[in-house]
Amino acid sequence: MKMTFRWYGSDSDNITLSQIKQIPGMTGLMGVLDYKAAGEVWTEEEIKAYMDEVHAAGLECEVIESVNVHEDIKMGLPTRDQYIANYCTTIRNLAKYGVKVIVYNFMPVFDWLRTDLARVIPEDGSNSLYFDEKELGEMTPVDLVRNTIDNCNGFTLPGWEPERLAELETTLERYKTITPDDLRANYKYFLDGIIPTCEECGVVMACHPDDPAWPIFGLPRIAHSQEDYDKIIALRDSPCNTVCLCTGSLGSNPDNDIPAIIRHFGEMNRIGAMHVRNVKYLGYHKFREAAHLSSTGDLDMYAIMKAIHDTCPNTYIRPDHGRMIWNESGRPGYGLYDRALGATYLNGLWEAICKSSD
Ligand SMILES: [Mn+2]
Repeated sequence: MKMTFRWYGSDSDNITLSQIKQIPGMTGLMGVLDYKAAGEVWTEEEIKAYMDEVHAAGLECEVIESVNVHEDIKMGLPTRDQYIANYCTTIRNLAKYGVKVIVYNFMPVFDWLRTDLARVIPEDGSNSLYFDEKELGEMTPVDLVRNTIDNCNGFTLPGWEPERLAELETTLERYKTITPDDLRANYKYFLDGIIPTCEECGVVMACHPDDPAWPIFGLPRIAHSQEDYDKIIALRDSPCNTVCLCTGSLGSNPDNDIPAIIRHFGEMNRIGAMHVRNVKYLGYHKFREAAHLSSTGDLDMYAIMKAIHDTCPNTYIRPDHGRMIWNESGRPGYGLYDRALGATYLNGLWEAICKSSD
């Protein structure tokens, strides 16, 4: 297992590489060039600049996240071929700088959705990301976007770039005629276009789940259960077509048995990366993000780490989101302190599991 941390780059992250390096057991990053719009080529110069900084800090970067798939690919528009060609160029460029895994998603329009980015946790006064479908029911998609952008403390969040959302109404209208099967057909077209390049370069694609793990605003969503992922894996049978198993995203739906899903895809060798975090259920389609410790939420983190240990022990892990604690302010979900505590806790579980199974 390689413990990693998300870092947005020195221009857009308030957390420094030296802080990340000082977290015990931290081997590297799941990196991102957050200024790149979906569909754009990530150039060698841009990748090199990021990698040089990371390597100078004594960290690795074998996983890159949020190489976002252009909406025209998801909608199956004629312009998709150019965007797929661009995606292949980005894969080749990333491979030249040592990238082995690309985390992405195939969610229509929205990346993750929350109704509150800083909901106070009454038990301890910290705050975290929160979702209540009842609150969402009173919001239009445009309200939700405005609410999210306005509450990011001045930071951008992947999938919520204002430019990408400028044509929101038109895009939402277009999706009304796209069924989940249509979206899967477009997904297959995308995989057929990029997987040969991945195989040639030794890069694994890892699909992040829908978050929350159910349909929203009537949009087709096809990646929020074991059955969904079985279908995605079947779209293109290749070791390069894998899952980024995010425990908090899939775990937002209590019907998903996370350790069982890890074992299922781990045994198939189809887990490219893991995001590990905990959630606390507050009612039907209502939850908040919890500290990583099992007893503060509803996921069994020991069972999760044990499933990783037993079926995909060499995977990359990051403590996904964290709460905001100790008066820290920053990009919602991406503060330093709680994610560092999370990494340390997960490393502790890992050490105990390894030593007790010798
Ligand atoms: Mn995640």
